Amino acid sequence: MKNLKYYRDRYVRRQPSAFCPGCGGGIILNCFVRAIDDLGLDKDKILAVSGIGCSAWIPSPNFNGDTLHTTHGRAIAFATGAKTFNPELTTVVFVGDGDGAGIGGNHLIHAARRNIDLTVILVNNMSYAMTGGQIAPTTLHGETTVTSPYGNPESPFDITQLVRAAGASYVAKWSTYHVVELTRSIKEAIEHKGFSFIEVLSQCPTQQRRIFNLRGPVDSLPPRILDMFSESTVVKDRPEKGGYVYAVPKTSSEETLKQVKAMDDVEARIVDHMIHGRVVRVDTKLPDMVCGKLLELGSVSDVKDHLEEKIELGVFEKKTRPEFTDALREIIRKARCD
Ligand SMILES: Cc1ncc(C[n+]2csc(CCOP(=O)(O)OP(=O)(O)O)c2C)c(N)n1
Ligand SMILES: [Mg+2]
Repeated sequence: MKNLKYYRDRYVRRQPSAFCPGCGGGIILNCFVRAIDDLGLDKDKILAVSGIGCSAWIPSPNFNGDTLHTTHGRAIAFATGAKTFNPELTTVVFVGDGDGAGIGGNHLIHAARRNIDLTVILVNNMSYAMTGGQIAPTTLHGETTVTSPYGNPESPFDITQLVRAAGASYVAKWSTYHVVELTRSIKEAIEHKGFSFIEVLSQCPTQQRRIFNLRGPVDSLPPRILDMFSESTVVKDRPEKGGYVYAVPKTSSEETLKQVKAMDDVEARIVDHMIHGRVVRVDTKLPDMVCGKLLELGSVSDVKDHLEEKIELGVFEKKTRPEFTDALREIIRKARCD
């Protein structure tokens, strides 16, 4: 039977984990090993490459296969070398958001432009987590980090769209909440010929505690952040379940309460705040629980505006384009007059 022990014995090195409790890294490792197992790939033909950062630890030292743990920002450059030398290798690169979109951003867009047959999994925890939670090019506007105690004055890249515009032929975005979709996407990405890219919103209870201004016991944070990923996102082309999630600004009026209560499929459980704007679920069966909170809300029309700020997940690109190592092989053949 394929239980946790099966995957652990086969794919994971046995040693103490370097991850903080509740880190999203373990979830992503889990999705990765399930994907390669489902695909029936020969472990000896897989190379996992990473740079520097907590996310770089996902394959190295954890993956019990060939790994290349490189320098900060250069994982894609090393992977390009390895893949060019041995195009038969299934080459999967794990980068953090700082690693991939900050210091290594140039390698990322040029690899996408070349459409080299790599799979890049970019772990977006919205900060330079390993070094203490500094601003990254993915930190949301206004968020508090150690280097933005008054709020981030910058806006983040939409990395998925950036990489897509640069020419990647497979592009997807998921979160650590969406494990089934993420596993499926890793399989698609590995099987795809060309540059495939998956951005994964990942939880970092250690740094996101400050970034999202979360209170409460440390061990309550991972599930709450996962809940936020669920609440703050919509899956492309998938209808909202029940249609009862409302994003709500802090300002409020009595009128809003009336409007929200007048809606049909409304729930009353306050879930948590979301990444963009504010979200409450309102249950008509438990209206008293949230009356006070709802009184602080703005108008329902504002609520709808905020809903539009939800983060879209899904597969954004899947197309065929000439691939770099194939083209290079052809040039070498011509140059040698084979
Ligand atoms: C050339 C270089 N610059 C800076 C550092 C210090 N450093 C190590 S990890 C890191 C940030 C990692 O952030 P990210 O890539 O987002 O990974 P995370 O830890 O968040 O998973 C930095 C700046 C380094 N190791 N090498
Ligand atoms: Mg990071």
